[in-house]
Amino acid sequence: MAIERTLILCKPDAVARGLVGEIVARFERRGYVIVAMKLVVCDKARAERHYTEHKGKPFYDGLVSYITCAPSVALVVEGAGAVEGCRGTIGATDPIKAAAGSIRGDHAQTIGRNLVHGSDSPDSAKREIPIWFEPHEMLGRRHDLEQWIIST
Ligand code: IDP
Ligand code: MG
Repeated sequence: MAIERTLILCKPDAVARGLVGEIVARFERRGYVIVAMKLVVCDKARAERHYTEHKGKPFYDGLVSYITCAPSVALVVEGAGAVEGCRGTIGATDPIKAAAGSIRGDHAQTIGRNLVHGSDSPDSAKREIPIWFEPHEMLGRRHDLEQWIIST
């Protein structure tokens, strides 16, 4: 299984509800490692870049207003199959359909306030990570070092 990186956002509702620790802990407990993390107020230009695939959809303007209204916590998470694995930990887009035990299934009610973003494919991750992080803000590959630290 390839070691991948994925972009995770604890969106403004997660920060406002004090759920950042809970959310980050889910990824950590699964064994993924954090290679970048920061609190950031997303501006309109970044929001439009990040959500470009949704431009023109009925919820797009509300989505951009919401993601820019208050701070988010952005992370890059690394691990084996991290893109798909993190999507599983996050749960389905609509919290009503999200499995119990997933972040959205346990903590969210509505699709417009679903707490977390996670890249949906390795290509999406490669596109999204540079929207949120400069190369110098990210650590180099950590997976091997983490394995050595915890297993020696
Ligand atoms: P994802 O976050 O699970 O990848 P996407 O389909 O990429 O879901 O949608 C991006 C975000 O847009 C969702 O997380 C959600 O916040 C919002 N969104 C998607 N569909 C709707 C909708 O029908 N109504 C309101 N907001 C929506
Ligand atoms: Mg998406």
